[in-house]
Amino acid sequence: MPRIFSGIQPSGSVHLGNYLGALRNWVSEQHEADCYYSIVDLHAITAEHNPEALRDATKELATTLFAIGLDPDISCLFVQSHVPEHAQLAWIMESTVTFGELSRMTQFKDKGRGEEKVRASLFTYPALMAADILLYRTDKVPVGDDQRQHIELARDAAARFNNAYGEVFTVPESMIPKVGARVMDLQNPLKKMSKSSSSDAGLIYLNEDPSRIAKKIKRAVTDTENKVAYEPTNPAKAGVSNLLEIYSALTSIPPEDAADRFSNYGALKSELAEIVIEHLTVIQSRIKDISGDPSELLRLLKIGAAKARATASSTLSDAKSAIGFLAP
Ligand code: AQP
Repeated sequence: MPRIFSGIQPSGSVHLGNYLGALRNWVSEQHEADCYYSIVDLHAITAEHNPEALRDATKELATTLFAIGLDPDISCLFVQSHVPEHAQLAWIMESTVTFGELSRMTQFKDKGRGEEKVRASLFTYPALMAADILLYRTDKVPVGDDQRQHIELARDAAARFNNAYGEVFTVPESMIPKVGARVMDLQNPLKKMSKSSSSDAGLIYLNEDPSRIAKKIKRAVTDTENKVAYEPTNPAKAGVSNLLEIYSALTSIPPEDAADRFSNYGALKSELAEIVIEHLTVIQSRIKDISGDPSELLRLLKIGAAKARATASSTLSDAKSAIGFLAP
């Protein structure tokens, strides 16, 4: 069975972009592969954060991940800080990738832009992400399109390390969906939907009230042409193309065909709202059920961490030996 690893930051509530770009694949892959999924809290402290909110977001995220269908009997879900091997291999990865490579990461440029105090970890986190992936000798990494560059870096790091010190790591491949790989903000369709967005008007959360979802979709920015067309490379049609892409991701109807079904934006928006709400209502009811038993949630995360550590510690030990560290 191929090995899969992916992670998500507990930096806010899960939105439709996270779900369509990555999390849906996490669930569908569980029957096809040996899956390790992580709530990457080490990544969540690369930007200003509130400790209590981080703890709450970690539990909320675990709840959501089980609610969308992760099965603890077949997938390993764990909190990254419960597996100290991640931070240890990250140092080795920082000593494998270069300053130039990290400087070219567009996410660092985007997230650091305009910030007065940028944490050093925001610059080095792609090295931590490489460690996250390589620790599990991962074959495939299901992610959204925004993570493409980071996976490339992880691939380069694995190959470089193996060349220099011997075959320790598997060179991973990204797994990016054909539709829904980059869901855009409903208010600014030139920007990706993001948890850390300054306003939540352009985001749809998985646990959002149906009436708010309908309102947000109704108010989604489009253009004045009122011609439903899928033109993803045309900035003027970015809003309507984004709505069609969400529609397509949830119905499996290609976005070009979906466009032919609607004569105006109002009709597209009201049907899309219905589809999104129908889909999320099922998840929301599972979130309610799981929230009723917080001790069970912690128990499952503990089991996940123990399983993850067993795999991670073996890879770390091979990497330490290959790089020349004296065994204790
Ligand atoms: N807009 C998006 N469309 C498709 N996929 C997306 N992902 C994120 N945004 C979109 C994918 O979701 C997974 C988890 O992402 P993350 O939380 O670890 O980090 P991120 O990519 O930085 O996501 P956000 O929502 O933008 O969070 P913040 O604001 O905290 O940085 C990843 O696979 C990602 O590709």
